[in-house]
Amino acid sequence: MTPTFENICKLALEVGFDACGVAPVRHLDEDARFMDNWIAQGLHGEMAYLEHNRDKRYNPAILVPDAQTVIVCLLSFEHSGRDYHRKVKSKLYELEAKLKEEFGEDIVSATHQHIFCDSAPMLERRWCVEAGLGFIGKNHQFIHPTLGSFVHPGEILLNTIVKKQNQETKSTKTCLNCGLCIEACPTGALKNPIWDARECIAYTTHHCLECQNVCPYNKLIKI
Ligand code: B12
Ligand code: SF4
Ligand code: SF4
Repeated sequence: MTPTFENICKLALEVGFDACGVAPVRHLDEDARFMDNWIAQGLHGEMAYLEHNRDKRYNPAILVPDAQTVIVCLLSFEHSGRDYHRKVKSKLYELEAKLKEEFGEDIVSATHQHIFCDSAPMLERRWCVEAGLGFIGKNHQFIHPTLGSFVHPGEILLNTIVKKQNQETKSTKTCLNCGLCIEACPTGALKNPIWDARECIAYTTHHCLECQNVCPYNKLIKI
């Protein structure tokens, strides 16, 4: 039996995720052009790992042969805590077990790792958007309309097509273009439209959330 979006989402919320969406696997042409250009300009600094496995990063069907659907689940910072990789992944494994039980073992790859959180060449922010969960802001973060950007996405690649039915395929909310994030950035790293890793404090010291703290979507302001 093939699961519907509703089946998957119900199980994802049951295991404790804050939101869930699905998207058909495809090659991300626009993002591939954007990222190739970003890397060609050296804006990724010394993150050499971003230069590798770009074919896989742009197309999950190369990462996991036979993958047809990306399930994207979101866990808020509040629910994931500091050890978010472990927390998100353990919930994904729980979800996978439930999916296998209801829809059969062959719903996922038996040979390839297919559960990820910050652990694979996947354009996770883009897959959040593809799954209809929100949008990418001027601060380059993925933003969910009600959860904001303080969320960690995790994915399961399925070997089956999922019918979307009542799922929103595109977020109705978008970036407000208020520019507060750009004003708040202490270094000018958010030079629109291209973000320069070499100037970003989160890249150099791993401690900066200024461009997210000021975003109205993170301030419980009714938008
Ligand atoms: C490398 C990396 C970093 C690096 C570089 C950040 C970066 N922006 O690339 C560093 C160490 C700095 C970093 C820091 C942080 N990161 Co980080 N990081 C990643 C990682 C492993 C890869 C990101 C990547 O591919 N970068 C390459 C660039 C090109 O891709 P991108 O930023 O995703 O941009 C895409 C879109 O924005 C879009 N795009 C943007 N502009 C445009 C313009 C056009 C025209 C088009 C077509 C597309 C487009 O295209 C890009 C490619 O799809 C991902 C996990 C993953 N596998 O995706 C996590 C991830 C992106 N990070 C995450 C988090 C939480 C953070 C931090 C908040 C951590 C923290 N607590 O401090 C900070 C935020 C800093 C910041 N300003 O981004 C989350 C994202 C959460 C969210 N709501 O967006 C992810 C998904 C990890 C996770 N599963 O939780 N990170
Ligand atoms: S994380 Fe800090 S330094 Fe990096 S873009 Fe955001 S505000 Fe600027
Ligand atoms: S602060 Fe404003 S411009 Fe920046 S991401 Fe949020 S809504 Fe968009």
